[in-house]
Amino acid sequence: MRKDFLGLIAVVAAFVVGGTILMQSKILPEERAQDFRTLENISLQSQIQVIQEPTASDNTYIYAINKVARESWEIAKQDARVQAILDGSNGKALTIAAVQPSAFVSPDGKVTHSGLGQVIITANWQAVDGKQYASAKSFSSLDGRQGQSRQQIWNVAVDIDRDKVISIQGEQERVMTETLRANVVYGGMNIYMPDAAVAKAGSSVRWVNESNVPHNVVGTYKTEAGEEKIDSGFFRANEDWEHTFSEKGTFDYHCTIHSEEGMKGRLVIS
Ligand SMILES: [Cu+2]
Repeated sequence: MRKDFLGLIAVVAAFVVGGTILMQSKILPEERAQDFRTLENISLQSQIQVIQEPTASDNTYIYAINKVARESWEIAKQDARVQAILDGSNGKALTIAAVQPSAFVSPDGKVTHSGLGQVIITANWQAVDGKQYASAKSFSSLDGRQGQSRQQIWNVAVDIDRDKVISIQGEQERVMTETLRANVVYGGMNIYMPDAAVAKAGSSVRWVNESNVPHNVVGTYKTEAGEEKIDSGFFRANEDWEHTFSEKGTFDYHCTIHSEEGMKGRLVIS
């Protein structure tokens, strides 16, 4: 009996010693796996390139997520079909986002990417009582009127190596119709309506999510006193978010997850 017990201790001791040696020499698969860190070894290059900002006469915003993605746009804009889309979008708010390829950087600084580029072109335009809604109007003048927001998206696939556009796919037009209310901005798929409005200093403005995806309101409130960053956090379907603007100024904002579709707005506080 006593002899059996000693034998058991010997077996357990052998396991403990053996296991310790394995762990210290790092030949256990788990140990080796610990040394492999995907996110540290290869990182995503993020160098947003703003190519064009909107002006009073041309409401077009063009950006690329990195230098190679910028090449996608340089190739796409030479294409006659892309030119036709741009020409046909006169007077609308255009957002052009070169979102592919992603660029990966290895620890020694080498950048790799695929040869497939993607450019998203989005045209947004709004109407109030059937008339094109061009400049920001006061909430009191919009109250009770019929607002309509339209969005058209094209996906442009680019072969960077062969320097040409492979395909252009136009999505179905999105339309959002709402009766406008004082100090209310509707969030749709993926649009704010009205996208520009004037509110009185001291008033509270409410953003209402009328879509089935989450949105947020992130931007800078500029007043004479300075600048304030505002971030609503995400609010879901049928939820809303309210903010009080006490001083005169402007609040330019966007939804962080839908900014590539031009989901942005401007509030003027007067
Ligand atoms: Cu959004």
